[in-house]
Amino acid sequence: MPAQKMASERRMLRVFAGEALTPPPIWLMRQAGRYLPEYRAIRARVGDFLELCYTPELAAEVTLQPVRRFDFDAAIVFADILVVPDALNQTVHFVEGQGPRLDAIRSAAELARLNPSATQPKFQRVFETVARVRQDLPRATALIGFCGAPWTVATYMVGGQGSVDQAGARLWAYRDPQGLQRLISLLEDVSVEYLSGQIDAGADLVQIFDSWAGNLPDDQFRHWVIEPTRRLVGRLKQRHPGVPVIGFPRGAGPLVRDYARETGVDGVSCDWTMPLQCMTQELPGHTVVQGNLDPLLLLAGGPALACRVAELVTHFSQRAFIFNLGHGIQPQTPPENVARLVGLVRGAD
Ligand code: 1CP
Repeated sequence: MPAQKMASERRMLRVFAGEALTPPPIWLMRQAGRYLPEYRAIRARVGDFLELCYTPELAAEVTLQPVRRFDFDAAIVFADILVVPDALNQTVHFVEGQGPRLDAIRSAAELARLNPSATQPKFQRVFETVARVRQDLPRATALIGFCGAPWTVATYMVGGQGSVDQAGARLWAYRDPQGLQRLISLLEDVSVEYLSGQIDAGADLVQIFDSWAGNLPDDQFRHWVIEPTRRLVGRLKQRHPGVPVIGFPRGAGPLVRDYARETGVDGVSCDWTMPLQCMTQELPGHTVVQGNLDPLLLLAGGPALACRVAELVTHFSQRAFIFNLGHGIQPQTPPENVARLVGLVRGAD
């Protein structure tokens, strides 16, 4: 089918042609996951979280679950940003209740443990999930591929786990910027292949999650967030010129302006601390805005939810806008609140 026909069928893609849609398309970061009983049922059947990511039949099923329940405008392939270090042969485990644990890489010499030519078998499984999901998705629903941004993935690879300050990667950046650049360049290379493979398998657009972009001084932000993202997006655009790219530089604050102008992304996903005024005024007119409901407000529900949803929808009514959360959905969120949110955004409440 010609790309334009497809774009008109999928509301999610129409905003990337500059259309301000009423109601706006809606999907939620981490829309598949633990807040859904049907996800927990499948999760209980597989021992290891990564095994779920690498079993296309099950990964496709959990990708489709939230779309069936809430009729979102987009599905996001079920995988994780840490599939990339795992595919590179770094040891990655998910410890129940604690999060990921990696065999930390602490110096440039230890980069020898990574094997960029080993990624294909694991990447292929994610590509197969994408292909399966595309087959079963309603035609009007877009499919999003994703990866972590080089900086955010590096913070886990170097720190060995999630952290509040990303001290491992930040210290390495100051002590041995050239060494860290080797890791970042390697991640750029594999991420181009990873996203490109997801697009070839049927993803309509991709999102780059830079969840830890916000913890850097401005010079470091430029070096480790803007520059790697610009190179990654540029290389991807060479291969897939018409495929939209959304960036999520969480916590970027006022630096979001430079991020939007310099990285080449088509859309910017904003976290909930970003003032609405800043989202409209600081982001260029051609940049699609995505966001930015506080995930805790979705968890809380009540009248405050309706009020803020109305405010967001009104504020962005003249703009190419995608309704989303400012970060991933919280596992304790009642699914009824999600159904209500979709109703509110679509004007049925
Ligand atoms: O056992 C489980 O069910 C584990 C929970 C879980 C899930 C459902 C993890 C562990 N990852 C995921 C899936 C996932 N992760 C998706 C696809 C599902 C969807 O969106 O519908 C996506 C897009 C991600 C992205 C991801 N993983 C990010 C970027 C977005 C963000 O939330 O900031 C990050 C930082 C991760 C790492 C990760 N994976 C899982 C956890 C608990 C974490 C955070 C670790 C930490 O910092 O402590």
